[in-house]
Amino acid sequence: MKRSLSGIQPSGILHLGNYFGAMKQFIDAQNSGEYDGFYFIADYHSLTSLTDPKSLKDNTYNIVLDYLALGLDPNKSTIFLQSDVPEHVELSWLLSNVTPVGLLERGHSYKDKIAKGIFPNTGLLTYPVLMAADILMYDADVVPVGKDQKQHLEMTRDIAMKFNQQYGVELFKLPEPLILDDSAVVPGIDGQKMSKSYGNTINMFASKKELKKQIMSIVTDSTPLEEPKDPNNNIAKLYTLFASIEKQNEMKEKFLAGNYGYGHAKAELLDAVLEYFGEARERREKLAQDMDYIHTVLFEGGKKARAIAQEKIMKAKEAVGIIGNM
Ligand code: AQP
Repeated sequence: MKRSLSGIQPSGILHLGNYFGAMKQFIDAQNSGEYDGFYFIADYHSLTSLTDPKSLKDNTYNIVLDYLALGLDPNKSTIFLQSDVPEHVELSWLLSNVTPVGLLERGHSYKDKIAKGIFPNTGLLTYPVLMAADILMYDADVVPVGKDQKQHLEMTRDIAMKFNQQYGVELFKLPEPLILDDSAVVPGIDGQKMSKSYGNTINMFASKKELKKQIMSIVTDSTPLEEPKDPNNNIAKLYTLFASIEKQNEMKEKFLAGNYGYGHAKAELLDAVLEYFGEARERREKLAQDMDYIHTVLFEGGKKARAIAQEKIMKAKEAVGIIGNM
């Protein structure tokens, strides 16, 4: 069975981009029965941009609840915290010694984040090396991600090849990204990539009031109500994620005909979002009442992942000539 592996950073509250770009694929892969799925919460990664310990803790619990409410099943997939498997960090050190600094400096995500004013700490630069460790540790065949992670996946492959070549081993498998065309980049309320750190998100588990506020804030132009409008505007693009082709076409026709305002379309989008996530929102409320269960899921998932990681790190150490006594 092929192995699918991916993670999400608890750097904020999860949003439609994280769901359609990544999580929906985790759940579809799990339910297809074709993959052995490993899905983790990249808490160490989030330290590159998040400095508030309370937020990190809260976000971490929130993501586990989101994973479970949206349909990840701990009996079918391995769900764990990155930090519960410290071998990831150990492997990232071994990999960093075969990774050219220039490769990391060319990272689009690194450059974008710095351009947006995020402090350029070393962790932000070496983020892709830890990500390579996360993936290579488990011999993942596929990594379901959004398009923004494509370059990081290419870096993972480069790093794996370099390590295998330098030490004359076949230790690391080269993973393939799994990117869906339709949801490769979900736009945020400002039309840029929806991103936790850009403050432009729509959060599927926000309260109805907050969700309405987020959707009503989607940026549009000032075309008067009665005039025709661009049928591929931001609202229509987001609507495609939820509505049937017929409904999507209906909305497009209404935009082209005029006398259909952005406010009307936003109200339709809000209804569609609430309907789409209705069951998951209810499930999440119930799950949040049973934190012991959440801890058990993470404990069991961490134990399973760590057993695999311990074997792999021993082989990696052996390959580079580290004598392991412990
Ligand atoms: N807008 C998006 N469209 C499609 N996919 C997206 N992803 C994120 N935003 C979009 C995918 O979600 C997964 C988890 O991402 P992450 O949290 O590990 O890091 P990220 O890509 O950097 O996500 P954010 O929300 O933009 O977080 P911050 O702001 O903290 O960096 C990934 O598979 C990603 O592709």
